[in-house]
Order: sequence, then C-alpha cells, then structure tokens
Amino acid sequence: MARSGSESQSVPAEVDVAVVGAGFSGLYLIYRLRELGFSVVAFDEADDVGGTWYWNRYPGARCDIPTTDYAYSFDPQLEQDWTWSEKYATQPEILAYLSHVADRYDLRPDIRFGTRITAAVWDEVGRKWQLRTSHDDEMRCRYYVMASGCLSHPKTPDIEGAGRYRGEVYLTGMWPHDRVDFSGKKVAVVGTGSSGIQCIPLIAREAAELTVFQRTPNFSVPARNGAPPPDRLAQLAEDRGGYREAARWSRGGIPVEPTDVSGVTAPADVRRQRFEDAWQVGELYAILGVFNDQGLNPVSNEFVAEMIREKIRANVSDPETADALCPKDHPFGTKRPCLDSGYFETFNLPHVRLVDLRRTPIVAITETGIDTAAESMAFDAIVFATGFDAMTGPLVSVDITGANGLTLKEKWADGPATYLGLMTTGFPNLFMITGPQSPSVLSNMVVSIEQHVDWVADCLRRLRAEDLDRIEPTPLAEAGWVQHNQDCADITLYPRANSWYMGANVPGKPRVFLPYIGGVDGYRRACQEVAENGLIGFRLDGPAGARCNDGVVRRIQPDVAIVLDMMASLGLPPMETMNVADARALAEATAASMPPGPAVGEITDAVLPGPAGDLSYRLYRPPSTGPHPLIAYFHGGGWVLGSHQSDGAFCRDLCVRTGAVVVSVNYRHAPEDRFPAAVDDAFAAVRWIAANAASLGGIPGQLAVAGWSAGGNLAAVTCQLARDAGGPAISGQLLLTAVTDSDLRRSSYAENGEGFVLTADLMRWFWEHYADEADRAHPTASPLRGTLAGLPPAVVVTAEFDPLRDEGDAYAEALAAAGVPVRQVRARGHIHTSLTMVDAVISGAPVRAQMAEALNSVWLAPVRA
Ligand code: N01
Repeated sequence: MARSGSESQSVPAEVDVAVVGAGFSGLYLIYRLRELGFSVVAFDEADDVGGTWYWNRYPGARCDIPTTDYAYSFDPQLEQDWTWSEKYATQPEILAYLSHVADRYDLRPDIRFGTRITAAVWDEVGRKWQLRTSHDDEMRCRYYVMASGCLSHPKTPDIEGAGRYRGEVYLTGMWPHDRVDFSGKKVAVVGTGSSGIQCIPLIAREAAELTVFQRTPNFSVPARNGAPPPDRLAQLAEDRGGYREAARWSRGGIPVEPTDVSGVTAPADVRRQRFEDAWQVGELYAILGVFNDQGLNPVSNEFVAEMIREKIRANVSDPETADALCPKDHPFGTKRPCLDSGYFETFNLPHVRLVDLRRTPIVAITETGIDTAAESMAFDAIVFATGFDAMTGPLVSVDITGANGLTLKEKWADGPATYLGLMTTGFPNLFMITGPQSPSVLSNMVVSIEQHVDWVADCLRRLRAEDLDRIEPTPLAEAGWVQHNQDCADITLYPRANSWYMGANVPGKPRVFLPYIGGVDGYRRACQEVAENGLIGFRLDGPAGARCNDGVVRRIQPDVAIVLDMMASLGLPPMETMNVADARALAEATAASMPPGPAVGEITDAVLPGPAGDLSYRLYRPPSTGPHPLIAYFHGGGWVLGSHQSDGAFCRDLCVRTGAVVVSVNYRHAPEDRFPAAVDDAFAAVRWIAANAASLGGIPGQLAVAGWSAGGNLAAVTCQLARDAGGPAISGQLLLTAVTDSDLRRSSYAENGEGFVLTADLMRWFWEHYADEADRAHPTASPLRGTLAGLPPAVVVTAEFDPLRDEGDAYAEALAAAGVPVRQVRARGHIHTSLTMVDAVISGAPVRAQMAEALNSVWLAPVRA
C-alpha cells in the first residue's frame, strides 16, 4: 500500500472543491471531480482511507449487504480486477478494497489525513467557503462537500459513571488498530445493535466470561456467510452492466424482484413457506421483502416478527433468556435488522450471560465494573457497542455557518431540513453525500453514494459550463421535500420504533425520521427530474446572471403515486373511450381488487321503495349496541358506474369511524335513466330512511346524507330538496370530492384534468351520459347554482389533484357565505379517487379520520355531549 498523502502535506490556499471524508463517498468524489478538471482536496481525521471501515475494526465487523453488490460500479475494469472472498466481506477485506481503489486511481495525494475541518464559514461577497482545519490552517473553496458518512459520529456512552471505569474500555466505532486479546478476561458488552450482535459471538470465543447488557432485543437473521453467492456471480458474469443498472433503479439498490404477496391476505401455509425461504437466504432484502405490506401493515409485520421470535426460542436453550432476547417493542424492520453468525446460539454457552436491562437497569458504571439495580459486577474490559449520532451527527459536529450567519446545528435544531438530502437552504454551495432525507442508510450505500456523487459532479460541471458559481435550494423546494419525506415515513411503521432512524437513540435529539424511504428508484427519478428541468427548486447565480425555476418536486402522496404508476403500467385505454358496459366491468373489477375495509358489526342487503321501483341498499352497522346515528350514502361513479355495493370499503370505514349505521343506496344510472332519475331516487331514499330510522337501528333525528363524487352531488342536491320540501330533517351533509357544478372551466380542470384517474374528458363523458346540456345548470344537477341558505351543516372534502377541487371549494365557500356551518377538509397530495381506497392508500386514513371527526362534531356533538 502506498500511502502518499499525509497530515504533513500542506493545505492549498484555495481549491474548487473541498471534501470532508475519505471513505466510499470521498474517494469517488475525488475521482469524479478530478476527471472533470476541478481542483479538489479531501480531509479525513483518520490516517488513511476507509471512512467507516477505517474506524469499525471490532471483531466480527462485516458488511450486511452482499459484497458482490457492496462495491463501486463506476469502472467495469475495477470490478473485473477485484474478487471478493466472501458473501459478506470482513472489515479488513473491505478496507483493503478501498485502499486498492485509492492506489489504483492515485487518490491519496489529494487527501490530507489526520486532519479535521473544524469550521466552515460562507463568504457571500467572495462566494466561497472559508475553512479552518484542526491544524489551524485556513483555506477557501468554491464548493464544500460533506462526504462524512451517516454512521461516523459514535455516541458517547450516556451512562452514569462511564468515565470512571479503570479497566479496558472499547468503543466498537473507534476500535484500536492493534489486536485486542480478550483471552481469560471477564468482558462486558453494552449494546445489542448490529455492532454488538456481530462482535458478541467472537468475543465469547476468547473471553473467560462474557456478560451482555441488553436494553432492547433486536431482530437478527442468520447471515449464512460463505462464498459469494454463485447465482449473483453468474448474473454479473453474464451482464454486469445490466445488473448494475437494475440495482440503480431498484428500490433498495440491489436488483431484487419485489413481491406482490400480501401478508394480510396470503393463506397461512403460503406465509410460512415464504418466510422459511427468506430465512434460508440470509439477506436483509429477503427477510424485509417476505410480504409487500410488512413495512406498512402491522398485522402483516407481526406474522414475520413472530416467526423470527419462534426461531429465537428454538435456538436458545434457556426459555427465560430466549424470551428476553425476543424483540416485542417495535415492528420488525423498523429498527435496522441485523445479520448474525451464531449470535443467539452464543447465549447457550456456559460462560455467556444476558443481563436484561429492562428488568435490571444499569445504575452506574463504577471503577471496577457495572452496577445494575440487582447486583455489582466486576470486569476486566467493557465494550460499548452503543451506536452513533446517526446521519445528522457528523454534519452538525462541524461548525458550519451559512449565508445568514446561522450555523447548520442551529438551523437543524428541530430536525434536518434539506432539499433532496443534497443541500440545505441558507448554505449555498454546500453539498452532502447521503445526507438526511436521502435513501442512504435504507439502501445499498455504495449505489446511493455513486448516485449522489454523480449528481453533484454533473451539477458542478453544469454550473461551470453556464458561467454560474452559486447554487442554493429555495425555501419552497426544501419545505416540499421535507413534507414529502414525512409523508413517505408516515405511511410506514417506521415511526413506531425508538430507532436511530428516528434520532431516538440520542437523548435530546429531535424525533424525526431521518432517511428517505421512497426508494432508490423513486429518489433517483426525482433527482433526475430536477436536473432535467432547469434544476427545479434551486436558485442559481453567477457572472451569467441569476435564475430560478422554483417549485416542489414531489407533491403527490407517495402511496397515491404508487397507485398512479401501477395504473399507468396496466396500459388501459381511457375509460371515456370505452362503451358503458366495458367501463362498468372495469370499475367493478377495480373495486373487487381493493382491500375490503375494516370489520363492522353487521352488513345486510335489502330494498326500499323508489319512485320507479325498488332500490337496493346495503346497510353497515357498527359493532356497538344501537341505536346509532344514520348516514344515507350515495356511491360515486359519474351517475353511470357503481352500485350500492361498490364503495364497500369506504362505507365500512365511515361506519367504524363515525359509529353510525351507513345505508348505501343504489339509484338509477345513466345513460339508461338520465337526469333527474338519480335525483328522484336519492331523495325518495332519504325520505324512506328518515321515516324508517328506528327500524333501521337509527336514532330518529340523527340523519346525515353523504356521498362521493357523483354521489356527493346527489347528497348535496338531496339536502336542498329536503329543505325546500320542509323535510325530512337532515342534520348534516358529507360531500367527498363531490360534483357541485357543470362548469368545467375552473383552474383545477386545467391543472388536474389529465393523469390523475378522473380526467376532464371522463368528466365530460359522465355529464354527457347523465344530463342534457340544457338541464345541467339546474340546481338539482349543479347544486352550486342553488339557494344555499338554510342547508344542514356540511363537511366538504376536496383533494388537491382533483379536477373537481375548485368546484368543491367553491361550494364550501358559498355554503359558508350563505350562513351554513361548514367544515372543510383539504386532502393534500390526494386525487379524486384516493380517499376511498381504504387500506390501499394509507395516507388517506388521517384525512378520513379528520372527515369523520368533522362530521361527528357537526351533527353528533349534541348527542355525544
Ligand atoms: O448501533 P445501534 P450499532 N444503555 O444504535 C444500546 C450499521 N452497522 O453500532 O436499542 C444501554 O444499532 C442500544 O439500545 P437501545 C447499521 O446500520 C452495520 O450496533 O437504544 N444500552 C442498542 O442495543 C446499524 O444499525 C453493520 O435500547 C444502550 C445498541 O446500544 C448501525 O450501524 C455493523 C445505551 C446500539 O445499537 C448502528 O449499529 C455495525 C445505554 N445508555 C453497524 N445506549 C453491518 O454492516 C445505547 N445502547 C453489519
């Protein structure tokens, strides 16, 4: 190994780009930037390359992504020339690989080892960063890149008396270079995350006695380490480029086929088989992908979690120890699961003992050992495997002062705010590699690192080519990305765990989900879109002038986006080009493929008398003892599609959330029965329900009318008719993305008329089937044109990406102006159809909760009070 860079080398007065870190990110940055002709210097506190692999030298340290995938892909020749000896390489082998990379591309001359950047200040006049090193050198750079890693800032043991102990102390994240010999010693290990789980079996081999202090048991899966997997090697040999490209566009940075099997709906034998197969693979992506819904649905997750607990119980002889080792306080995967080699079996050894800190907490570390609430123990050595101040720690530990005099630490006091995890407002020309709010730790890091470095390098090249020298994200773009990150995390089970992903492992750290969970593929698409569209959301300045294509790159809810992608992939013809029978068949098939919705007390089907014959209805009764308030419900489908059964999941959800009996009534459909047939049926149904409230199990006088889309139109119209007819008494109306007007010229039609399921053309098709042009302005077709005073209190729900949004908003405003109490619920990032997709679009749940709460406050408050 030729170590040509050293701390003695001088620091240049000025470079184009200064980099912090000489791990996977820093090395590739130097390579790329140099190739583009930028002057670059990198700094690392270590005395050689390696980053995390330089510091984490504890026994058993290995990667948890197969090394066939955990390697650079930028140079095919480098790949050909390097052979990994194991499926999961050891730390020394990975370090040797990085050293080989540094030698091969002669990167060390551009690295100052043994040197930390202690402060960085943005100089707005000179448009440069002013840096100070730990040797008190000063330098300037145009661009400053923090390639400082996500798990590089070890947490100092936050245990009373930690500094007092006089024996040997080791931190897994700062392990000594010389071999540590535990032979014949009494050793304590505190912490059972990935580091603890990797080192415990090896320390147990040497130590005379090993005591493991466990606060939270962790899920771990046998790594089944060995030779690199032959199937992967074969794929790589056949088409290396194709394999790497597939990794770049995969969800986690490894090309695996995602499953479409749901844990909730799969039969027990299929669940078991899928789990056992994944257990044999020994890879995180296999066990994290047993079911497509295990990261979202607690029931599905619990199937996997319990099957892992069964394995733990089967492997650990002492039942009490086995039980203590079984994780029960967080869903599987919400803390990073571990890959182990004989971890649980280690507790069967007679000299290994588990101390469950949930039962007997550590009181203090003493001069000789550890005192728990139950006993005092003496040790020759204590190993702290207590983790890191992850993701933000390495960034805020440098004193970075931005354009407005604020430090990064101050700006992020309540949690990080970034744009694409790459930059942060107020800190021009400062880039982060695998920063918070990028996929980073939730992905194969090397794939994510290469993507980030390539994006930054391309960006700098572009700025230079366009005679620009300052780049900063706008507040709008940053706020949008932060919101999108939160939206992505909120639909998952991740926020339920006290994990380092949530910042929960560091006392006082804000509880915010730190990495981006929208996938490597989705993330890469977003970065690409930004770059291809004039760097959306970045303000650019320089000799060539200033410009900004401001905007938010992801506004749609992440699960709604998945639905849209899925529908687009089906390649179906637009519904408005179909004949009515085909359109109805498609709508029915789509409804049948949806989850059924929550369980209710009872569902019954019956008929009620309508003006032109019987009308079928389906009644959903809450499980509680009645009587209950009543909701007369009208389904969506543009007056053409659907039936009293078609919005079943939504009706169940409404029933459960409001505690009301929901009566979903059919009505005559167009084009067979055109306007006003549906109106006549709806009004007749409401009158009948009001008259028969008691026999339906309802509370007389507690009747709301509700509907979605065209059903919302009928609900609104019915309320007007009831008011004009002097009854029946309606105590509330719920209008969900309702049709309120036949004027299709509002802005929401222009903005959302295409690409969001309900298109402007489809809405025209519905109107054409439903009503003659001359009738459409009539208040019984366009309730917005009616007199609104004296109507029942209303809950009006509109969706951001719905062509009908503006007419819904207009109806809410007009109702309020007419003195009608209105609660408006605006569904951010939703489309016309997503709020009724119960259990399929999880982000709709809080909106429906708000809707139900609003409805209850509007018409049930007197009853509940
Ligand atoms: O750290 P951790 P880590 N008293 O935070 C416990 C990556 N990595 O270094 O869970 C008592 O996961 C803490 O308990 P609790 C990987 O991404 C990868 O192990 O907070 N106990 C926990 O058990 C990983 O997730 C590899 O209740 C205390 C442990 O210490 C990440 O790095 C290998 C305590 C810390 O676990 C971090 O892993 C290693 C206290 N005061 C790491 N404070 C591979 O590639 C903390 N703990 C395989």
